[in-house]
Amino acid sequence: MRKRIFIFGMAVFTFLFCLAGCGQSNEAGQEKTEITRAGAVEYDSSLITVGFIQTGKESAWRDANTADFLNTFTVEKGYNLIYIDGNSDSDRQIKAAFDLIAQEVDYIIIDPIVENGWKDVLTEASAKNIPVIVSDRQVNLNASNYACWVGSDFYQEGVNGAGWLENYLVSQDKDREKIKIVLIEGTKGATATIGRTEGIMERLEKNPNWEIVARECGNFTQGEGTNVMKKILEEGIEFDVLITENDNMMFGAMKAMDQKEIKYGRGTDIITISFDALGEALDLVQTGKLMVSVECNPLIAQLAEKAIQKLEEGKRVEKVNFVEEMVFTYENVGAYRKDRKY
Ligand code: GYE
Repeated sequence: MRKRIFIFGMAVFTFLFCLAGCGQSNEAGQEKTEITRAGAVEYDSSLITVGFIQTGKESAWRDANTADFLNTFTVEKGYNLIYIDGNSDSDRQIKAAFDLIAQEVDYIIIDPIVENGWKDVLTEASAKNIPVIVSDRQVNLNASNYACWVGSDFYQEGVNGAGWLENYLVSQDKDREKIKIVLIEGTKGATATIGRTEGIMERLEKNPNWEIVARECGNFTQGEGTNVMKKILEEGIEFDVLITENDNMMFGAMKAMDQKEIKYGRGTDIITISFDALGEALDLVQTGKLMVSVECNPLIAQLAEKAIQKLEEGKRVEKVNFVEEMVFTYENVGAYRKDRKY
């Protein structure tokens, strides 16, 4: 672990003061501006300094994921956590990663908004011997570019959600009927979107009577879920199944359907399937308005911490580390709702 003593106030003050054009007169009495760099950033050598670059605040799932990291990488547990909000801007994330490398942190954890654009900064981190852990979403690079990845099996989540639909249709004796599906996807290029959609499409191919009548991007946000569903309803698209790739987009779509007094969920003509399994979603599963919430467990900071501890001990870490997840339905949700942490 690198040894560094960090004097934050002075380093920032010095850097800003110099940038303000603090001048010094030269022999001829002429004002000249001298730009000098602050001293190398140094940290308390008794702590492991971890830079964590989050996607942003796009969903309640994300807030739970962020809280989990803030509650895991604490000073009491021996960490100096530098939390960076990516503000849903991938360029901002990459710039922040370069900054953390320049600050010579001990580890960097990234949650990439999208999979592209990470090669240069991960190459730089490797050159400076700073291990990078990829969390939740992935980068489309060979695994040799980072220490390990921790998160969910999004493909399996998609298969689980669409697999539930298969079984439900059989139970309703509708497995041979024409089934019209609306799919509201998450952020384009995000691993969760890619994986869930691939899993859903894998089951769609096995069910030729299923048809996707509308496929829109809701960017994992509630507002865009509402806007997308409003557009679908205004176009008069009729459907039997609504699949949203996270709960917040489902909440937004439900708001648009409520405004048109459209009934959905158990005992109606519209089947509702979502992903994340937020507490609020489990409440809707208990009422029947939401028929399935496929769990995407945000509490993955512990997997990242275990990896860092292993690296600190010079041990090998698994490249892929999946978190445990369930599928919540009307039949099983009651046993789990009260224990939900988010
Ligand atoms: O499903 C969504 C969040 O990457 C698994 O991102 C995460 C997804 C999650 O905005 O709510």
